[in-house]
Amino acid sequence: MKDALKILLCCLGIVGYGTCRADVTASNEAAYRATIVADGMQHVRIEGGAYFFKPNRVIVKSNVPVELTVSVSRSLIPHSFVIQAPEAGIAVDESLSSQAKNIRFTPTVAGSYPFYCKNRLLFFDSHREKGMEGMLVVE
Ligand SMILES: [Cu+2]
Repeated sequence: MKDALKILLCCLGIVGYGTCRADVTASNEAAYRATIVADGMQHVRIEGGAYFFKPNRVIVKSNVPVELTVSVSRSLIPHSFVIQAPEAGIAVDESLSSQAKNIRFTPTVAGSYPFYCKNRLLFFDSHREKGMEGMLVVE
């Protein structure tokens, strides 16, 4: 009887933990899971602006080509898109405009790799520090 109670409490604990995590994820992240379409690529559209990328969590499969279509809202402030993960076959450093840019790579190693805008005006915080960043999750 005592053991059954222990197991029950354990289960409740796990359920509680899982629920909490889900809440945290939902509150400030816009996640997007890429699907593989007829051309065999994973297409993801990312829009940026001052100072965000949306979605800011992109989930893709490893060893399948990815095409990101990235643009920023029309603005005088220049933005960029950077992912530095050569160990996973990803090395991106592109300037952005309101004209969508296609960025292709094939991630080879599972992991979480940050993407961000590297721009900064003079001594102000970088755009990344202001929130222009996200996470590419390779599964
Ligand atoms: Cu920027």
